[in-house]
Amino acid sequence: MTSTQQQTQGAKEVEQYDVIVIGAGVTGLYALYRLRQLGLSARSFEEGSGVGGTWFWNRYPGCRFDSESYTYGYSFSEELLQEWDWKEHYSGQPENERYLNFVADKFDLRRDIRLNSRVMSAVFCEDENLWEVTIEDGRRAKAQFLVTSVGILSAGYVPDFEGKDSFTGISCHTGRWPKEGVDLAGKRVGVIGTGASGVQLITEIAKEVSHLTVFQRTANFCAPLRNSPIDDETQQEIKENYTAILEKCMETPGSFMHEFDTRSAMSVSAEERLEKYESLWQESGFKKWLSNFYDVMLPGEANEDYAEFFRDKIRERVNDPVVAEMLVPKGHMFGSKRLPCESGYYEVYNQDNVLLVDVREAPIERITPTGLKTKDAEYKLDVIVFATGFDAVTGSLSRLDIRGEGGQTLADKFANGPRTYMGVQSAGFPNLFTINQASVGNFVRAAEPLVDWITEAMQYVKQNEYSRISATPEAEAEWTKHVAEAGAKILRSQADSWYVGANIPGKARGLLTAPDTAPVMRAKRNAVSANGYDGFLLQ
Ligand code: NA7
Repeated sequence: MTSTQQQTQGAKEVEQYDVIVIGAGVTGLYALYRLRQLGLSARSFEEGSGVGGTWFWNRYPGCRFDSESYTYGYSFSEELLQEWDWKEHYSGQPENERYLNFVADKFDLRRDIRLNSRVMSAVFCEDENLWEVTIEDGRRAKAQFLVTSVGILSAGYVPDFEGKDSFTGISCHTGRWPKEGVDLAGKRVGVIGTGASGVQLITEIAKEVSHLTVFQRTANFCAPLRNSPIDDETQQEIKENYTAILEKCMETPGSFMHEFDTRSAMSVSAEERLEKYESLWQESGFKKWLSNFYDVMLPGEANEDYAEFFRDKIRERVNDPVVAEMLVPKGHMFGSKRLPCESGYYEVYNQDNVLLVDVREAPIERITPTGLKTKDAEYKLDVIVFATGFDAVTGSLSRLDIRGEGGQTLADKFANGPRTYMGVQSAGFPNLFTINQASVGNFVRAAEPLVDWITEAMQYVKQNEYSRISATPEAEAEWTKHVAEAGAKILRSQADSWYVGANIPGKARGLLTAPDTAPVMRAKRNAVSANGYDGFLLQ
């Protein structure tokens, strides 16, 4: 363990590092790699029994990327890019988990990771300028810097349904799917929730269950994924073109490889518009969303025009017109929620053994020992799947007991919404990098530059022999105001979704991530560091 000292405190050893990283998912793994490169000692404490974060926990049937696989992988190593063969254009969870394990092995990261180690608390010791974390098993460790690589969609949310614990069958949340799997063959299964996770899961399990009841509160706009295997020729092409693919991702607002059409939908004829919509419809993945006329992603006429095209596509695929109408989204704008990508989702509702229940019309009243009761009926179930989403972005932080200066908890500080400076730090929590707060768009594309920035900030503090870097209250106030003002105007703030915390009862409403595009965020961070960490106090 380079530059790691161990202190003996009574009978218990308190390990000491330059940096403690909470989590060994996409961000945590890369943080370890970078910190080692910069000569800083680091240890990651990971709750799971394996690495991979999101791709470790979300092992529900049907779970897969909705970004092109080759835009989601790490870009930091040309050798890795050339060595790893993505097998499908939109890779599934088992392969994604294998990839992250491959990365952990290839770069020998495991020696700095302690698995099965849930962090219970992190306390800033003001006199020492060190963070002390306590692990579930009682072990403690200290470090100058703390990085919360805890993901933005990792704190699972199960609504507080009456009688939840009385159910005698099997129940689980999509984000904590058991490693050994759940035997669904021949079972009566109920799924609550039709977001991206529910849509993927429902499509897959409808193939094997004896009966499926889907409890839907809000119908979503779902787009055909059109996944396919990557053949040898395409594989070679991808590898030869990685530089261009990744450069393109870095130019676009959400770091995907798709670019908006610079024309307004309403500036072309209705025929031309339809032709474009139809050709996009045949394309795979997010193109239908992100290669469209630019104003489809702005509230207004173009958005509604495209939404109607989508609604008609749904109506065409569902045989029963009453069921079709239940599946047609009506109460929110296209693109105001993340677009679930599907592979035969709507056709599931043409199966005789699948029932769609509208729980906005007839709300869920309680879970019973044998199933679920809505206002209108009782359903007998062997398995209940909660595809009910996550307490996004701040949830995973608030569930950790993080205490900064004066004993203030981060949960208290964020009670009325997150207060940060560019998402990376919160005033009063020196040397804590809340990295997940700053993420925008295609996750790995956003995570790599973020990790680069925070690790370089730590190196700067070390090299200049400071003991603390902390966001100033002024910089934080200004950023929080910017998030509120700019955030209120963008499309993804308009619907009741996890983007704005509206999926969690009682959670303050407000955009949880940055309102700026990925290139703007990178430029803002780079300007701050180039300016001697403007907005941060270095002590
Ligand atoms: P989401 O997108 O938050 O979806 C959660 C679903 O659960 C959604 O359909 C909710 O309906 C439903 N839900 C939540 N609470 C209830 C209650 N109380 N009753 C009925 N239905 C409920 O989470 P996902 O896991 O699917 O996807 C998260 C992200 O992962 C996704 O955006 C991708 O980026 C990957 P609602 O719409 O709130 O009416």
